[in-house]
Amino acid sequence: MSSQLWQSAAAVLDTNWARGHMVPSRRLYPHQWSWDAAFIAVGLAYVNPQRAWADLRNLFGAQWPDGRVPHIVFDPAVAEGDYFPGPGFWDVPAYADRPAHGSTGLVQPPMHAVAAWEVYRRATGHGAAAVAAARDELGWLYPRLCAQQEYLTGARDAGGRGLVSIVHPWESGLDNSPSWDAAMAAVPADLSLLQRYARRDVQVADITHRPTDTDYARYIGLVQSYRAGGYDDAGLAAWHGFVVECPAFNAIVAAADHALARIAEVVGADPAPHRERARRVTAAVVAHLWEPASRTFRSRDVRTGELSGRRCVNGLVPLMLPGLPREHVVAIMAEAESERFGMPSLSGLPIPSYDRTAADFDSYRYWRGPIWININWLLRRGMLLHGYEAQADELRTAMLRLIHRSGHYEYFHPATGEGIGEPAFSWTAALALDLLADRTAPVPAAARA
Ligand code: 9WN
Repeated sequence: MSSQLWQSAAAVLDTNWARGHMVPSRRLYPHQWSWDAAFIAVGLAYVNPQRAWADLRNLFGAQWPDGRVPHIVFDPAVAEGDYFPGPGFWDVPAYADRPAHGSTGLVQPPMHAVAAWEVYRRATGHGAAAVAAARDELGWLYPRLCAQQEYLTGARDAGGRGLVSIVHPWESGLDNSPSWDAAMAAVPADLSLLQRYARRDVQVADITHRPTDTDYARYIGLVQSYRAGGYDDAGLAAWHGFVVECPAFNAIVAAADHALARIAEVVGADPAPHRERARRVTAAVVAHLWEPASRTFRSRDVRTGELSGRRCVNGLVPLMLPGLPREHVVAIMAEAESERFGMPSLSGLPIPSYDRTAADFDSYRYWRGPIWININWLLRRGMLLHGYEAQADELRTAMLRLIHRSGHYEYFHPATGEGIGEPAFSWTAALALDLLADRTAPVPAAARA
């Protein structure tokens, strides 16, 4: 299967390259997305490293002066109506040398330092000139990646506990995850907004596979709130309707600092502050997002102080942290292997986005049940990191088998493996390339310190 899968994955990435950047998919997502660009770069490193760097440059070229990296960089050649909410709705003013309406004001999980490190370490397979070019790219990216971390761990520490808060479910990348249900229940759902603004996603995708109209009314209302405040983060918890600490987002923040420590060594900067911040964020995840009764990580609503009552896959993602105490590693593995998430040995398939035994588990609806490859890719890395080689291998095989059988879909049915959503989805293809090529364990910065 491998050469056929390799060819089809490379073909998806060729098809989805548009005017100097990669789109997640042609129809549903016609602009550039932030965390997609990171996963995509990991795969492009094998087939077209120049494009991996160019895509990251396109994204960081749109970084705000305050350090935030926008969750969407809009392509000016795409019509306003081709994605909702489009550039006009976000109404982002001009900044630096960027014209107005160039991006959104939200962020996504900062996967980019991990991705940049992965692209750099793959450059050794492409000769000395490629390594030198990759070092230059790291030099360009490093201060920008640092500014991104400083924004997130500074202005976005809305709870004052050393954790980053997200201000919209879209920032998590796991849009309609049950992890946000309790916090979202308090956000007004003005359904008349959907008469004023038509959803574009349901014109190109099956409505039963997407977030509901109620979700969308809330999503739009939250954008209006943040936009009305000028996308400013001061005092967020007092005035904004959704302020939540997510275990996956924060684990990625800490993983970014581990990657930055390694990048710092290459570009001649001091790695120590990165290791120190990674340690602090890891400690805060353990101290504040762990629920001892269920022995799982949960999201926390900063406005109410409550942990979410739902077991979602974001609670497994802290496994990617090298400094995670053994007790928590063991608990995450137990959860991953339980009937709730079902490692491939139980289900024959990768891990779903939500507890399979929950009454409202939904096999089709986006992040409320289906399998997503990027999250499984992160979990596999965590398993390798903590010495669960057999399980990591099982997961790798299950992912490759699934993509080979069903195609480079956006997400997959958690019982049948049927492809759902977009059929030529960039991060699925990119990560398939990485899974085909890479059987090695990622070495954490901490282990070398
Ligand atoms: C909103 C692009 C993005 C991913 C997210 C995924 C989905 C957008 C949407 O698509 O979100 O940002 O329109 O539903 O949930 O993870 O980055 O692929």
